[in-house]
Amino acid sequence: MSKFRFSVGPWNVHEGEDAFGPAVRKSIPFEDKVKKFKEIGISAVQFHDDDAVPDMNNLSEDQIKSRAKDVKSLLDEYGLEAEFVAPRLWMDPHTSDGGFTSNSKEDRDFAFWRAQRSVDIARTLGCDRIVLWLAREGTLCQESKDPVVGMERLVAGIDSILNYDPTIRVLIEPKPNEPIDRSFCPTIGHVIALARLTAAPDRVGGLIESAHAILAGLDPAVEMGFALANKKLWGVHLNDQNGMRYDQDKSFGAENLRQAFNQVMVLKNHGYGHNGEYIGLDVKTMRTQKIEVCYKHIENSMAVFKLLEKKVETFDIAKRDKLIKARDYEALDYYTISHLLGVE
Ligand code: XUL
Ligand code: MN
Repeated sequence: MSKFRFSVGPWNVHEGEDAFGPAVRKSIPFEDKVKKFKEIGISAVQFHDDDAVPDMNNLSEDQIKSRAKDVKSLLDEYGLEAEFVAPRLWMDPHTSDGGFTSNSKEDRDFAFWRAQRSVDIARTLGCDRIVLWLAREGTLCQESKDPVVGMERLVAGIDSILNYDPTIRVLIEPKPNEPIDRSFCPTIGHVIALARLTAAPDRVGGLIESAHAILAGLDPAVEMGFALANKKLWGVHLNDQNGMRYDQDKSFGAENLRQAFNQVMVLKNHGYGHNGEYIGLDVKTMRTQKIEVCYKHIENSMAVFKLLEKKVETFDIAKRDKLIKARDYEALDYYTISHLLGVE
């Protein structure tokens, strides 16, 4: 049986709108999603700040905490935990030029406010992880932001979270593009270097999303290995992606099974999960799906992960080592493929 615990966000069951067409499914109430998550074997829910407290800009700080308490009661009722809270620093008009790196001081102050409210919400939900997907922290017009100043502002934003709560942890989720053109923090290497510039490097780590690594032209398992070697892999968003297109958030393993196998292998072989980390999914329901079958991408992703765990367990290490010794990597290539196909 899998020892891993899975998490997912309410946005992973969405209405199907995209940049070219409207919603195709009705909204499912949050409580119904939570109930279904529990039923299908999810252990924790991932939150944006306003997934937990909608309309939070118009609420006082006490009201925000009190709404978050209701969400915590709901999670308790269904026996689910909260994995993290991520400030949504990309939807509001105040964030059209970015959050922490906006050229407007008023907008940067708004981003600080939202980030600190995310900490309040996280604490109320019983978790100590803030995820920063830095959606608009970068440039559309390169000359609009000095890259050094951009980094300094990013660090100031992260510090505003670290200083607000002395034990909160920040997980940066890098992505090279979309919606921003040139991101200030495109890969896990950047995340780890950036962590060193903050007020509390030990409390800044990373969350790697498979699709984001692929969009950077990199291999997700190698990126995960880099973070694990640095003891900085505190979260993952497993999914899949067909090459260098828009961010697709496909079901885990749906495009490249061997790449998925290698992600499971590096996570399993290097103690991921031993400090309470979740196997987070960030998968999007296909627009074709009817509402009755709009959780299948989550169920399938978990099932594929577990099947690949078995493949890792039955991967013949002695055979691998023998082939490595003989430097016969063609044979190792073939063995891996035939193992995945169920032949060996
Ligand atoms: C965007 C993305 C986000 C973050 C959470 O590409 O992956 O859903 O995971 O804000
Ligand atoms: Mn993600």
